[in-house]
Amino acid sequence: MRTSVAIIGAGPAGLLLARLLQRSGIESVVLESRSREHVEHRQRAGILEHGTVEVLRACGAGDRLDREGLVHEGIELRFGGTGHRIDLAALTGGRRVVVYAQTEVVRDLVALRVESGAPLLFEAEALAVEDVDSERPRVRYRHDGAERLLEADYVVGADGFHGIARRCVPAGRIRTRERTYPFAWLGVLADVAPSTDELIYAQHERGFALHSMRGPEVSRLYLQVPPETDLADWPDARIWEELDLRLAVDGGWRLRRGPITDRSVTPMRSFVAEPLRCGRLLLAGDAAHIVPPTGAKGLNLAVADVALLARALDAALLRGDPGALESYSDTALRRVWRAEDFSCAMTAMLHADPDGDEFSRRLQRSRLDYAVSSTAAATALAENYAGLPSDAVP
Ligand code: FAS
Ligand code: PHB
Repeated sequence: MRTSVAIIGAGPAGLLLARLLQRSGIESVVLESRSREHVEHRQRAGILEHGTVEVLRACGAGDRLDREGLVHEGIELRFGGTGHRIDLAALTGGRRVVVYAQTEVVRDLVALRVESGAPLLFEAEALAVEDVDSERPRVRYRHDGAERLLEADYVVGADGFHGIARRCVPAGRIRTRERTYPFAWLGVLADVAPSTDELIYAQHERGFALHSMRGPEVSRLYLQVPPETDLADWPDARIWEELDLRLAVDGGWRLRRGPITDRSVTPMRSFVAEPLRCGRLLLAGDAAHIVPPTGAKGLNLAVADVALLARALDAALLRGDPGALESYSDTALRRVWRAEDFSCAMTAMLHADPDGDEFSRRLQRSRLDYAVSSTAAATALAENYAGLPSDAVP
């Protein structure tokens, strides 16, 4: 099989890239190792930056998002028994975020792809990327029990952290930098109306907690837990008790409880692979970088990567101008490192460090007090959280 752009992975990065290329009249084939059912139900991110919403709208994938997404103008930082609102819109000249689950973004993009009739192969596992330095790189993949080859002008690895694309970069042509954290997130989905109108990020001596949501009837909540946590040790009652303790605040606020319908433990890591290009193999999204979810940046970085990459492939394939493709890696990595720094800082400011001492706890408290009392500090947090306009990334 031949195409212009072979895309490995039907997560938000791969599907959105295919959509953007299709809008420019560039052919692509998307290979996804899992079933449609699986990718459309895999619980992940829930917060869309201002810029992400604009990209989805611009490529015709914003209708349901605009109908069902919850527009949020602020977040709350809760610590020492008190809540402090960070007014994102006021501090950033009107930039907001939208609560719209990654599962819904993926579902919208899959539906658009299937409706268009353009190739999207589910249960098609990429096995290797070959000849990345030739004019016609190839993806070897397995589909319907047979091994096949897909030839293309370019191959994009949008296959996530555990994908094969990054591993197919010849040794010595890619560098990875990583940081792991001595804790994880226990995340639950509960069929109960959210107990807040905006997200609550809580710092507590027992550990971090987050109250997010998936709609007017569904709450999404997270607890900091040890990395080796076994879900069997966390019956529903214990989860709610711990959330109550960590989200406690002076005054009458109360956390509503309801049936927990989904739960998972997510490890926390920061990871960056550089460069994002090796010959005619390009990396985007989690295949190239991971951030701890405290800054709600993972999905948004994936979208920023492919918005940039689509423009670069457009210039190279339709106008014979390789310039933007040559600078894709450096440009994308500037935003990646900005998000890595922000996500790392949010994680340090809001989580209990199991190896921390009283000195580090006092520093943490000072950072929290400063973030909610200084307009300069609150503005820095707000603009990173809502998402920096692409021309504002240093
Ligand atoms: P994805 O991982 O979403 O997609 C990659 C796709 O490639 C998958 O569908 C996979 O099946 C496919 N694939 C892999 N290997 C393949 C192969 N060999 N052949 C073909 N296909 C292959 N971010 C937040 O902001 N908030 C959160 O709460 C949050 N929670 C998360 C929880 C988890 C468990 C994970 C892993 C991530 C979470 N993230 C969260 C970050 C998340 O949103 C990612 O940033 C986002 O999914 C990145 O999108 P993609 O780069 O498209 O990668
Ligand atoms: C979520 O809703 O899943 C979510 C929101 C904000 C985060 C992380 C996860 O920082």
